[in-house]
Amino acid sequence: MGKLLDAVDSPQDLKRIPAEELPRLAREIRSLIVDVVSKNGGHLASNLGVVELSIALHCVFDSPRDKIIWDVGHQCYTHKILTGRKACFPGLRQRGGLLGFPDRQESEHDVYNTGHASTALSAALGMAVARDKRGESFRVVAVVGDGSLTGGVAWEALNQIGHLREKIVIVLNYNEMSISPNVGALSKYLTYLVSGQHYLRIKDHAKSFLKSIPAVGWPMIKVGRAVEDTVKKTFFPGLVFEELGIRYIGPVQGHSLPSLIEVFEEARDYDGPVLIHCVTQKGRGYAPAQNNPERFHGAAPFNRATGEPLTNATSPTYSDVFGRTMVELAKSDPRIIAITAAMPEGTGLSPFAREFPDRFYDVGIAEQHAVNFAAGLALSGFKPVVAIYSTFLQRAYDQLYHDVALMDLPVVFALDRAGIVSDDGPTHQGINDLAYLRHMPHLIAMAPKDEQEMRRMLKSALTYGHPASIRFPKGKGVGVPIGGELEDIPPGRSELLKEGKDLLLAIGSMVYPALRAAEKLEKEGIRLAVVNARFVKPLDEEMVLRFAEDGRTIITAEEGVVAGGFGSAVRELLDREKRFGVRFLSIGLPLEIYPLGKAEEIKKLYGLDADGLAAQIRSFFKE
Ligand SMILES: Cc1ncc(C[n+]2csc(CCOP(=O)(O)OP(=O)(O)O)c2C)c(N)n1
Repeated sequence: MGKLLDAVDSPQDLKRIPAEELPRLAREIRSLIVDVVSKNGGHLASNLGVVELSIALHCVFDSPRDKIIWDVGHQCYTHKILTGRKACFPGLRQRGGLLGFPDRQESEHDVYNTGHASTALSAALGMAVARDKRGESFRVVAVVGDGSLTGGVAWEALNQIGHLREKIVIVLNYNEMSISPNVGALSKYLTYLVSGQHYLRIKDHAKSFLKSIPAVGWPMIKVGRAVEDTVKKTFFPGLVFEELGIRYIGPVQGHSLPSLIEVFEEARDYDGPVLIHCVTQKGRGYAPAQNNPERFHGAAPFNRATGEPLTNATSPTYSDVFGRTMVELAKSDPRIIAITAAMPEGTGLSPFAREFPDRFYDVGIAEQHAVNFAAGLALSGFKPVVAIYSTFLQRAYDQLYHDVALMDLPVVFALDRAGIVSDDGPTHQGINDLAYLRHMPHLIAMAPKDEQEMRRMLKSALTYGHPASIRFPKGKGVGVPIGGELEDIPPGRSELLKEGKDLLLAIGSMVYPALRAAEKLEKEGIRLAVVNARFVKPLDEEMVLRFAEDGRTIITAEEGVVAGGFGSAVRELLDREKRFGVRFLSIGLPLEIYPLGKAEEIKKLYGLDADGLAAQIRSFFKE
């Protein structure tokens, strides 16, 4: 039997498939997703959970005329496959291939770029308001997960959606999971709505009752909204969404295509905001992912038959070392509290959570709240350590400034995934933190050259009595031995690694490549001192100024945007001290959207590996 999927290259093709064949199409799509993700890595569990939901949306709505916005966007693979990208799907997350998130440049069906959570509802409302102002009539659909609904901005949107009562369809994809099990009172509330199942059953009874009245039948069911309202109010007084002015439909079995199509049609024709509570299962249809949705949330390539990873990490990751060090330090200091915004595994904090359950807080996808919450703890004598990926801490810029830095509160920030990251594309690059942390008053901003130095920095940060941040890259550490007594590093103390005439001042992940580059250049007569800066703030000014003589060269190297970053700090110092005779080169990332690919490839492309550094420095000296 031929594949149904062979004949589907657009939502129009999909609409031609008979309803009874759609489950087979769903199976074929699942198989394609598992196949490609097992080779390329990707967000497996989330995507397997929304296959039927995505098919049903494209059966009922008319994309790209109707706008479908995917919150986070990590669940858009079926959408991509159904909207003309099936043939390119094997190139998912590869250099020159499909992005794993919606991308407006890739297709007219991707109407809004996402990657960070909780943004879809606001964007949907903006589009709906614009539609009405222009007298247009398309539908706007936002698909948001229960995890992403823990983000405050989603509630800011719901607040306004209920107020404006624009025609918007919100599909709540409820699977009880964020990356890890979803947490919090809201999560419990959604579970309560599902576990009751009263409403659905009662609504069905109301429907069959109306249908059974001769000469009334289906048309009456639409009129039966009053009955439905009464039922909802009786059994779920204070149903949150309804109270906010948003019609609630659900819970709906999110893998039943007939049920989904029926409710989506109902929602499509409703004249106002409506939320459909779909119950789905993460990892659906692939046993390893179903049994371990957390591991298969964002999976590295794996053996399709067994689900086992293809490569086993040889040395521990920075996240592992961070997590272990947190446990070690917390044993002797009961004031240490660990906070994550929905990433206990990713940040390496799971061992801490197991060891100190009452000193560990997963606040949900709520980075702003995480920082604010830490400020409250720090004010009261605790030592909160907030572990958030560099890219997601951007969310909490104002909390960093207003709630922590201005009050000089001793909150420690651990910024994982800092610098260029593989495979996820522009929304996940951790390239801005050096720039956005550098101007925080009181904050001490650090970046270690390796995992052992990260341990020392973490211990030191907890003694500074000021806000402090440590940024480190994704993945394996450098492989240096770890352990032993952790000596404190005084704020602003750099480390001279190699003597020389001119200065190559590197920060964090650039230190070892800088050393290798300097060794190469030495043979060509370019004698560079290599200094591990350690601190972006405070800078080791004394050390920089020692090299800041007329005719000498100072070069900075950072894995971050040069605009406002580490190099800028050094340049500002030279300007302030009127060292105008110093030749200065700042190496880092330009303000561009970097291509998809492996971190090593992208770094190479921008000259941030040892060869690239050497080449840039060589040509600077030639000039
Ligand atoms: C602001 C922000 N913080 C953290 C993340 C990392 N993240 C990606 S998906 C995800 C869980 C999303 O859960 P949910 O919306 O329920 O979708 P599911 O994967 O369960 O389908 C998290 C925490 C993110 N993308 N954006």
